[in-house]
Amino acid sequence: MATGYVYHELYAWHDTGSFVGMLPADPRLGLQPFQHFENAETKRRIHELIVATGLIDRLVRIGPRKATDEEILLAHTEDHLRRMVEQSEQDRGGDAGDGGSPFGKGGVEIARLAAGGVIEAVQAVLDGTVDNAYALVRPPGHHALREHGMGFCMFANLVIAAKAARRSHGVERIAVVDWDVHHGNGTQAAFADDPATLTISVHQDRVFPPDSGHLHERGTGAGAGYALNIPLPPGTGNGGYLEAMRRVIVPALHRFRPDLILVASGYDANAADPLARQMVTSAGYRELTGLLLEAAAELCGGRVAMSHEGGYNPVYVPFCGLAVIEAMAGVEPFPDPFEPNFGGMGQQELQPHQAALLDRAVGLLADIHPA
Ligand code: 3YP
Ligand code: ZN
Repeated sequence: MATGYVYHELYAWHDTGSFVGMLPADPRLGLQPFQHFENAETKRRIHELIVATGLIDRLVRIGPRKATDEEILLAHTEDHLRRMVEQSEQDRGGDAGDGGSPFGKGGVEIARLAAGGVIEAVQAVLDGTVDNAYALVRPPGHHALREHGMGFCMFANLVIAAKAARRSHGVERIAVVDWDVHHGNGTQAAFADDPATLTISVHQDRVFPPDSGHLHERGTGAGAGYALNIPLPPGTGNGGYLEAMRRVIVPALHRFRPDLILVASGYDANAADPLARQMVTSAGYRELTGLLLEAAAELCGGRVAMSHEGGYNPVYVPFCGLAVIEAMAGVEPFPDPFEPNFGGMGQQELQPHQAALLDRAVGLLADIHPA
């Protein structure tokens, strides 16, 4: 078993600069300059933990490259790409589109490298160079829309890689599983009317984007039924997430029978994240990954590629990311020193109100028509 791994030092050089979490500093509003939530630390520390624990020696390193204009235009308008290129030339850089997604001078080149890193991870899986692959990239991508970026995302890395995979390898059916705590609205929008791409997003109910990711968002036109949303209540832990995987996501995958599974892997549902209120631990992420890989083994020869998204606690996210990549590589766990704390939190088990939401999501599976 071989697991591909994409990382590049330049990912940590994506410069979100002076910010106040997600807001620009403004003393008149009491907003003292600080850092952006999406700074380099969580990702750089995942990479360093992978090296420090020796996991790196069990992975096949895949070099990223910059996505071309043509590849970026698989998911975006010429206007969006032009704006990113032009703003990237400015001394102060620019913003992907919503005023909360800054990037520094030259930043479009790092965004190209992120999209290209995910492309290369997916290509390696399709070529059979590796069994599965993980792309630890910045900036993230799952909120980016065709005409503009948002929510810290410049380009829709995973959408670009999925479309590139269709083009290069004629991959027909692609399932996207997004377990970032926020709704994968960009990915959903890109494939809303496409019945050959099943997008599944499990997230905390209405965190970001506002009023997005409802159960009733099902895809449009020919794609009706092929977008699935699981908006979990705040306070959901390992029990609720694993039950969502067992009762909704895995059955959806079995009905759909994908040729390839892509994962938008954010870790902001972790028990100590500043941006959400869920309680997943590294053990939960490890088990979620195991269930997904098991489904992939049955359905698509184990072909899974993951693209890194959110996750903002710099001390805890690395253990969650490590657990996922270890599980992908079939490597014995490096113990997570935080597990006794976070794993022992009350209501880690599935709660009745969480089960009630899952019951409603199970009802949506009938609209996925077996291939
Ligand atoms: C974007 C602005 C407020 C919440 C934030 C979410 C970014 C993220 O991690 N998306 O997956
Ligand atoms: Zn997120």
